[in-house]
Amino acid sequence: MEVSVAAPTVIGRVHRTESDGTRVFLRQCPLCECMCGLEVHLDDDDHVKVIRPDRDDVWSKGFICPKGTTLGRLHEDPDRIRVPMIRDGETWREVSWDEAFAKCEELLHKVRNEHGIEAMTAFIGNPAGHSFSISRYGALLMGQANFPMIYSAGTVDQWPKNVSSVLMYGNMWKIPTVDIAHTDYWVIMGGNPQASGGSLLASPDQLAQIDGIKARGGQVIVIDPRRTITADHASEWLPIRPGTDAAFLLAMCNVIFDEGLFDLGAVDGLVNGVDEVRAACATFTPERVADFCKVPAETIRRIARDLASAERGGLYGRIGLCNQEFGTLASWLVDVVNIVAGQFDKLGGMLFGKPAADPLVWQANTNVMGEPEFGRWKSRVRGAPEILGQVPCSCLAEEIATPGEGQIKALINIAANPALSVPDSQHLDDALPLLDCMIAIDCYMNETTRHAHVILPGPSPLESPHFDELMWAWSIGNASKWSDQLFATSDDYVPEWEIMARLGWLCAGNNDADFDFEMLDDGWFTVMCSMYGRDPETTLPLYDHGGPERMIDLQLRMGPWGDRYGENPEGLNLQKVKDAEHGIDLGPMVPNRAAEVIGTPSGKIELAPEYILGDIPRLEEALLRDPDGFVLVSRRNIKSKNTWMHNIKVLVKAGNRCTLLVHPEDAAQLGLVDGADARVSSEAGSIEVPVEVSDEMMRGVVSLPHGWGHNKTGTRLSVAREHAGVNSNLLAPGHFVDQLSGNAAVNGIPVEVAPVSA
Ligand SMILES: Nc1nc2c(c(=O)[nH]1)N[C@H]1C(S)=C(S)[C@@H](COP(=O)(O)OP(=O)(O)OC[C@H]3O[C@@H](n4cnc5c(=O)[nH]c(N)nc54)[C@H](O)[C@@H]3O)O[C@H]1N2
Ligand SMILES: Nc1nc2c(c(=O)[nH]1)N[C@H]1C(S)=C(S)[C@@H](COP(=O)(O)OP(=O)(O)OC[C@H]3O[C@@H](n4cnc5c(=O)[nH]c(N)nc54)[C@H](O)[C@@H]3O)O[C@H]1N2
Ligand code: SF4
Ligand SMILES: [Mo]
Repeated sequence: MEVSVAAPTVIGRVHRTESDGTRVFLRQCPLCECMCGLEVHLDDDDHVKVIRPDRDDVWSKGFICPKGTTLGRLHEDPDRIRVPMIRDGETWREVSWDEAFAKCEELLHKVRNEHGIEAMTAFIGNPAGHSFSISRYGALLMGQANFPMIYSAGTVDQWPKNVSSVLMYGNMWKIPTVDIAHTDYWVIMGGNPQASGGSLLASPDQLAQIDGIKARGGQVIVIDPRRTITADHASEWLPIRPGTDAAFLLAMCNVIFDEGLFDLGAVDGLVNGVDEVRAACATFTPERVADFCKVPAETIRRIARDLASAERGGLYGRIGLCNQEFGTLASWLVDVVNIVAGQFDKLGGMLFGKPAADPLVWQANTNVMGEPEFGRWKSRVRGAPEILGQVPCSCLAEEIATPGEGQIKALINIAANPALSVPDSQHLDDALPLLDCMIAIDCYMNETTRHAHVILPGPSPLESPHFDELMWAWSIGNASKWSDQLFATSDDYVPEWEIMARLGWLCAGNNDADFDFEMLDDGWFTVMCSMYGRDPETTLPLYDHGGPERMIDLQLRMGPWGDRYGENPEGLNLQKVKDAEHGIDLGPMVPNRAAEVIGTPSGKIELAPEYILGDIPRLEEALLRDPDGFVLVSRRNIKSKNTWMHNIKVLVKAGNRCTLLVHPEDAAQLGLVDGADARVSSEAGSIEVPVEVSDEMMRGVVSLPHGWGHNKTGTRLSVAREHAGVNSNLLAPGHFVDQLSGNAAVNGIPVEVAPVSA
């Protein structure tokens, strides 16, 4: 197989030149919600010498993590896919972009003609949320293709929060977060920002934020089955049995009502459903849930009292609360607790973000589009109800593998590695080779994309411009930053936004020869103008070129700080953001915004959606379960990013991180030895993995990282293969989901653990 690694050509703006000739460029790291500003130092040969933090970045102010320093190695990784590839049987060949799209046309049309659009779908992965082009032009792909069903990493991530937000606030992406820059009492549940950088809570350096809270006399409480580095840094670690957070939070509500601590504070008059919530938590006393949660009743009371009485307090919940059996209940209750404790929409409490460029996904509100209906259709094989347009991502395997009308024959896989990242992943890995057409848009030939017929290369972070959109919707401050593309791509390179538009065009049954990007792009921009309150007739002529930059300019100019195309001449536009090399600081989070942000039909926060209350009986049943027996949870590490970045040697070389964390007494009881292999079995499967005995686990809970298992044949991941680890999702049963959202419960999986020698 030929591997092309062309010498990069620099097209970015030089920020400064050092005395030894090193040119320094500024850009933002796109990998996580920290959105760190970086200095990329290039030597004479245009190679990345070093990446350092940009201390003058208005947002990250010099913060960086190990991943951000490796973007040059990622760019130069010889395994990275740089040109389109077509697979003929077992062999791959590099092809021109035109040949690749001709192949896509042939394969997609064949499926469409023989089986119809019902046999076609897409899977969208995590980087889409950080991507300049996928987020805006993915909509153009889906809009043209009109797939009856799509799948995404969202249903093994934040779908429960999307469900609670759409019902409470009228938009699935209006997700409030805690103003940690001003709070004095921060409760963190099911999140480990030291490793993850924070999620649905965008802020650089959250350990420094924790230090700040402690320095101003405040407290940080981490509620997690594992004593993470975040927990070690906090004032207090409170272990909790996985999957029981909803009961814990209902008990907090119970205390708040029972002890007269209830206070709506800033949102008084803006909330419907208080009485229903009061009734729903009436029997959930701390004493009733203590054994289930394995948290003493008195501790639950104390946390409830302290949160409600804090001058500025906020409770935050993240993936540990979503990727579990009661994900929607827990995610909803996080917001409910803040609201009834009087900590909502105020400084240091839980607030909505104020993005400079109103996100595209914020444009849809239920007050104009109608109340969401769940279960409008069901998945063909399992009968899983559709929720917010998707069914559990684990359904994809059976939809491909099960014959019959509507069997999936064509898949467009966008920036995703579901063969590792979804529950029951072996089923998907087995099913993907059955597809008649699989097109992957990705930077690597990995466990998933090895099954594709065509791979279209996504850009490396240094060969793509960057501007974050969604992350500012839950950031602890407001800023706006632009990154230039640093390295040029080949002359015939098709940017990712055009890949999206072009594949959508082909999926709709059109010919590649007739593809006209400008026409489609102008059409999409016209729609966006209407969404953002601009007349397209007068707006289109203002631009001499399209693409995502035009959209960002529109979003910025019509956003809360925008120049409104001249009406507010001091305001923002994309050029001004580009001119500010270190970004533009737009100040801290803004309180008293709820009335403006909420888009429910009533115009109020719906505290007690019937759909969610309907799940409480299921939780009551769970309270009766035997709370013993081992359960598995997931974890992250600062040097990984889900399933990828394991091909970057400096990030993986220091020891095996893919270990099973086990409490010392559990290890003794089970006969497990540190460093020796254990067999972990669940109803879904069984794996062997080295044990790491650690008192950072609570008893009865074991932890594995996700995203490993790089020992498959046919990948092009020479470094990752040497550090393969095992895939924890082989243990995750596909049907184990949060029923209200269909989100995977990859935390709290019942497992049996035994020494391998036994
Ligand atoms: N057990 C368990 N499973 C989990 C989780 C867990 O906590 N536990 N977490 C879940 C969560 S939260 C998520 S989000 C999912 C993630 O699941 P996925 O999204 O499937 O996994 P990623 O590893 O993020 O995949 C990213 C892919 O995008 C490619 N890529 C990177 N940048 C770009 C780009 O700019 N363009 C293109 N085209 N491709 C790009 C990478 O090469 C990689 O193949 O995993 C989920 N799975
Ligand atoms: N370095 C790095 N950064 C990342 C990623 C990555 O893979 N690596 N992935 C990115 C993505 S896609 C996402 S979605 C975010 C996620 O960001 P976070 O939500 O911060 O994710 P984790 O670091 O996995 O932390 C989850 C914590 O929840 C705990 N937990 C598990 N089950 C339960 C439970 O039932 N109850 C409670 N209370 N706690 C529980 C786990 O022990 C763990 O400490 O991170 C993003 N950032
Ligand atoms: S991956 Fe690291 S460097 Fe990049 S944004 Fe996140 S914390 Fe910053
Ligand atoms: Mo995620």
